[in-house]
Amino acid sequence: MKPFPHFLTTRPLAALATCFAASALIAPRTASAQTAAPTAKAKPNVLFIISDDLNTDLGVYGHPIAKTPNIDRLAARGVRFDQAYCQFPVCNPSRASFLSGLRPETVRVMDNQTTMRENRPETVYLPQMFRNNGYFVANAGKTFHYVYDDKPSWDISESGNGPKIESLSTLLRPTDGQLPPNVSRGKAQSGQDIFWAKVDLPDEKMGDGIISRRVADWMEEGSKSAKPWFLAAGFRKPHMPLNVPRKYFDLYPLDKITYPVEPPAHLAALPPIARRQATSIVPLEDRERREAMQAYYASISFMDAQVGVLLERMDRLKLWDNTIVVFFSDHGFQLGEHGGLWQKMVMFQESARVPLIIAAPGAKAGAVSPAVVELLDIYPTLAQLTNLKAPPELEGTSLVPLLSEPNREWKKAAFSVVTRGQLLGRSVNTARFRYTEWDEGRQGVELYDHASDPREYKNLAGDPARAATIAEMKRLMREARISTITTAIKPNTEKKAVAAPKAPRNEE
Ligand SMILES: [Ca+2]
Repeated sequence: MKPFPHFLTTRPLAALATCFAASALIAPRTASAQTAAPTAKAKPNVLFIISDDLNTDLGVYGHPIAKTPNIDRLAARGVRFDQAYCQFPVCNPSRASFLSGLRPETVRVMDNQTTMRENRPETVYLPQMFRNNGYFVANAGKTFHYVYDDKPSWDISESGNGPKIESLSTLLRPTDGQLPPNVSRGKAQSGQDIFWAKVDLPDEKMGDGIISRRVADWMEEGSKSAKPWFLAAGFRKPHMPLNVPRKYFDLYPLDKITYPVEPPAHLAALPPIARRQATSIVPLEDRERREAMQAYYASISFMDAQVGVLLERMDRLKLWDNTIVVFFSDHGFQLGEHGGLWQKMVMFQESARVPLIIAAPGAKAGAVSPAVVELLDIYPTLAQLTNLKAPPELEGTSLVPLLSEPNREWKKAAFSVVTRGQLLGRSVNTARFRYTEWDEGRQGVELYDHASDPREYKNLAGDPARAATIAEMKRLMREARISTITTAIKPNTEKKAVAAPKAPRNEE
């Protein structure tokens, strides 16, 4: 393990104690609670765990076969948000949004090609706020979109190590025109192929296995210091390629994997743009589809085991009473729904909805909050929990009141945006409905009633009986100012096409 000189310099505790005292949820350690950790901290630690391309196919979210004992265990310690939404269903824009606490159109990152500080260099990103306030701040893996890792945000960032082991270029890409014999590959009609493979390597040799162990070691080192830490574990799975150790595939016998048959009228009622330029439209044969689903679930269970490495270290170091743990994903993932959609870049529930779990001292353990929340709420939440001064321009709402009172009244809606070339699609989600406008309605609209149609098979936008609902959804969109700032992306679109014509590479 590398030495961590940042831990050696500790800030005077007295200077931090005054701002710490105001925090409602975090109580300072008492003398008796310090027996395991030798040094009391003036601020709580933050363990920030992100999974890449993870939808809500998790045990604790009610999935019938997903095996995720560690994420389930984390949820038992905190609050699980049942209706959390990403702000953009693809990696870089989603991450730029929740790491800045700003909507994609405000931070002006709307594709995988724009760097985080390109259009808004003065942004104080979330880890940077902690760094500016005396925390030791380190990252392993993909937290920022990894090719654009942000130097001002970290004391140490190991965003490129480890994961290369399983990148397409080193493991899966054929050097002689042939795929390795253990690699399966779906067919692609547009966008990208789907790759999966059973790997004969132990967890600790896999990229995410390296990431989890690195962060766990930092936790251990940090527990010996008075300096509080913010540690990010950016897991790559279940992002494609879906190559994880064989034992995780064995958890999911193919004959146990099923998917719903969709009503044939479903696609006809969709605006074509809703599916166009999805990352992958891949109509797999039945067995191939179930194999790809098996690989996705296997990748989730593998990633869950890496979460377990972190939680075990939390247990052993007795960190729970002074550490905030956040677990979530940058956006969801399609598994062949809506006529063969895979991956993301669409506005359906499987892509826009994300898991979000926050365990913090004082949070109601094992609670489920039905509140409609957004990933950009994470930044103000962590600022409040640690009593740090957040930048004034943040567009999210701190979730701290929900951590002690998960069923309280909350904001009405969450908003997501996606690009189609230079056009935009915008969704508003309330507790019951999703409403989407493509190019401000010129290319079509969609309305789904999740109370009767959770899988979004029936577009109700043309139903006159729903006029009042649509008017209300339009009002919410207007209120959020989202429909008024279409010009915000123009600097990008002048320079290059946004999200088109070619899909982002698999590694992204
Ligand atoms: Ca992603």
